[in-house]
Amino acid sequence: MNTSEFNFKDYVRARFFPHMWCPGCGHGIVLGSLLRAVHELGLDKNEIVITSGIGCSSRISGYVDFHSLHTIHGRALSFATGVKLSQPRLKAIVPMGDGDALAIGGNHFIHAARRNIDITAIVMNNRIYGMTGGQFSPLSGQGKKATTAPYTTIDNNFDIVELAKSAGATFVARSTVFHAVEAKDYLKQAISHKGFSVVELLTQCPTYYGRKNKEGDAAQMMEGYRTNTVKIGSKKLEKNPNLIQRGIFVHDTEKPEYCEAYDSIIETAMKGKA
Ligand SMILES: Cc1ncc(C[n+]2csc(CCOP(=O)(O)OP(=O)(O)O)c2C)c(N)n1
Ligand code: SF4
Repeated sequence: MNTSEFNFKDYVRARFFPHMWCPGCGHGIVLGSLLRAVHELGLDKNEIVITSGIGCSSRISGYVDFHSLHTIHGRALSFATGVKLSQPRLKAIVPMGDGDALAIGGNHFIHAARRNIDITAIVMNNRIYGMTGGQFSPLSGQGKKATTAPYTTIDNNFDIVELAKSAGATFVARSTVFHAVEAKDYLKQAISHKGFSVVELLTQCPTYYGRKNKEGDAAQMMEGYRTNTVKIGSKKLEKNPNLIQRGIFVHDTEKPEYCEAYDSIIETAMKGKA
């Protein structure tokens, strides 16, 4: 636990600033919550490896002054799996966009969850492909407009929390960039958890999703996160079951962690040889 004052500059690579995100993009708030979580946990920067794919969200790996790998779209979790198996002492954190995590990377997501490998997946859900110009993603939802759905998409969307739960993730939480302090607290718990942890953070893309779906500017989109979400089990759900629930949905400390199970198999094999 670190009680010293947080200074953003201690955790970023100044040479990569100013950042490339659009004015009002929510991704910078996610970065702020993540760095505060790392600071409050008192982690050494050398203990952390950030692995990302490609996307506006994935730019986080360039901005943080930790070990970092900026890899291939959809493959961040597979790279992180390799890192974690060879260096299990490192804290592996993987920030991903909803497209990165659940379209091209969907297969890696469910299998990392199934294995319960000790990685923290942060899904920065802006419901669109931001970096490539606003194509719809598996999180856009029916009836939403995108560059590739000018007459609205007919695709059903995923529920990230339900998917992570059923695939076997042992820590699953959801918050939003409006609730930046709550998001930081969930990130702290996820990073401290031994096993596969998923934190879904709703974050606005005013440039594409907001503009195409007439959701207003960044401030109005953030206001939407305040009014359209509630804590798990809130009484407000009785009147409006469509409200999105925030909170910690799974926290299971019993299931074996993959790297530890792998080490014990190696030990058994070595004994057999001897
Ligand atoms: C293998 C591969 N396929 C497609 C792309 C093009 N591409 C780059 S980023 C991206 C989508 C980004 O959307 P998302 O992951 O939701 O992140 P965001 O930019 O919204 O933060 C795509 C399709 C790529 N770089 N590599
Ligand atoms: S395109 Fe969207 S996701 Fe990408 S930086 Fe701009 S606002 Fe953020």
